[in-house]
Amino acid sequence: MKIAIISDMHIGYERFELDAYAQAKDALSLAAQKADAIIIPGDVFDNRNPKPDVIASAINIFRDLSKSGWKARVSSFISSRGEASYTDVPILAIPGTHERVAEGKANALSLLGLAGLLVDVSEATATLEKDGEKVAVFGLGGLSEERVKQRLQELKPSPVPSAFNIFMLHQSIYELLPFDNSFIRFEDLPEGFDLYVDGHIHSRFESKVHGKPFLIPGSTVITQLKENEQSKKGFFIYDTLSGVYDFIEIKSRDFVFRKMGFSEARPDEIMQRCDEEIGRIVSNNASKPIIRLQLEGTIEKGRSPSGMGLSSLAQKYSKSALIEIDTSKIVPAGLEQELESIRSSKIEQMPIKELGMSTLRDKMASLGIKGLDVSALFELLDDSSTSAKSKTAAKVLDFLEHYASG
Ligand SMILES: [Mn+2]
Repeated sequence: MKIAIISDMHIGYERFELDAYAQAKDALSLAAQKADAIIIPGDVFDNRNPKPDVIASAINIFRDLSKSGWKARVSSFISSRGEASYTDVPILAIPGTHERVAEGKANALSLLGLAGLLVDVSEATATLEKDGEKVAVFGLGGLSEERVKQRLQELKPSPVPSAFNIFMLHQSIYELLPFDNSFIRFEDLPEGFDLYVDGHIHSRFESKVHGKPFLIPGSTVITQLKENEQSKKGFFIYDTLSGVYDFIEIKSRDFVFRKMGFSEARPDEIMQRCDEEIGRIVSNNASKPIIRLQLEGTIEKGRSPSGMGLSSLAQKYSKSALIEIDTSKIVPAGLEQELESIRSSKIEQMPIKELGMSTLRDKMASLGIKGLDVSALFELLDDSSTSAKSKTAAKVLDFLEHYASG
C-alpha cells in the first residue's frame, strides 16, 4: 500500500492564511492521486479554537477528499478510549499540539472525525485493507512532555499480527532537539512497528528507530521563518511492500533567508544594503517570496536598530515580496558582549512556547516541586482565547488543588 504522510498544515494560520489553505489543499489532493491512504501526524489546524470560517475551509477540503474513489478502506478500528470511527475512508489523523485541549474533551481535529471526514486515531489502532494487504496505524495525539512516557506505558501500543504496522505521534524528540531533557527519546518509542511517523517539527527529517524508518515530513506551510525552512515543502509517500519512500514537493511559496553582517555601520548604509539585497532576491524570483533578513553585528554608537526606518522597505517591495527584517542581533557598538550572551543562550534555538515551558519547568524544579504536569499548567496559563482571565485563574487554582491533593 502507498501511504502518504502529510503533517502540520496549520489551516487558519493568520500570517499566511491563504498559503496555509492552498498548500494543505494541494498536498492532500496530490496525495489522493498518488497514494492509497493518507496519514496526518497532527496540527491540521493552527489554533485550538479555530473560527467557523477556518473549520469550514477544512471541511470543504476533507469532504471533497473523502469522495475521491479510495480503494483502500478502514476495515477495523479499536480505540483504547472506547470511541468509534465514523467513516471507512483511509484518511487517518491525530491532533497535534496546536489542537490540544484538556484530556477527554473534543478538539478541532476530533470534530472532523465525528463528522465522518477522517478517522481520528488518537490512542487507537485503525487497520487499512486493500487487495488483501493490511496496514495498521496506531496514533498518539500531541501530549505534554511529562505525559508521553507514562501514557505510552499505560497504553502499551503493540503491532497488529500479519499487518504492516505504523506508529504515529506528534512530539518533540530529544535526539532532534537536544535542548530539553523532558523530551522523549527514540528508545522511549514502542518496539515492533515497521514505520515511525512524527509531526510537530516543521522541517523534513529522516532517521531510524529500533532499526526501522522514522519520518517527519515537515509542515506544508512556512511558519517560523528560520534558516532551515528554506527547503521545499511537501510530503512523503511510503510504499509498504517495497519499503521505498519518496518526498513529493508541493507548490509552496519560496522562502529566502539571508544573514547580513555589519560593523559599526551607519543607519543609511544598513538601509542601502538591505534595499540592494531585497532588490536582487526579488529580481531572481518571479513569484512573491517571503524574505527574511537577519541583521547581525554592530551599528554605530548611539544609534538604535529600531530607529532606522527599515519597515519602509516592506512597504516599498509590498507588491513583489513579503519582507521581515530581524534586527534583534544587531546592537550599538560597545554592546557586543551583551549580544554574545544572547547568542549562546538557548533562546536562540527554541521555539518561544517551548522556551516558556522550559523556564516554568526549571522554576518548578528549583522550588522543589515534583510530579506537576508543567506543560498542562503552561497550556492553562497560555490560553489566550479565554477572554475572562478570572476563568483561567480559577482553572489554574483547580489544577494546583488537584496537584496538592494527589
Ligand atoms: Mn506544527
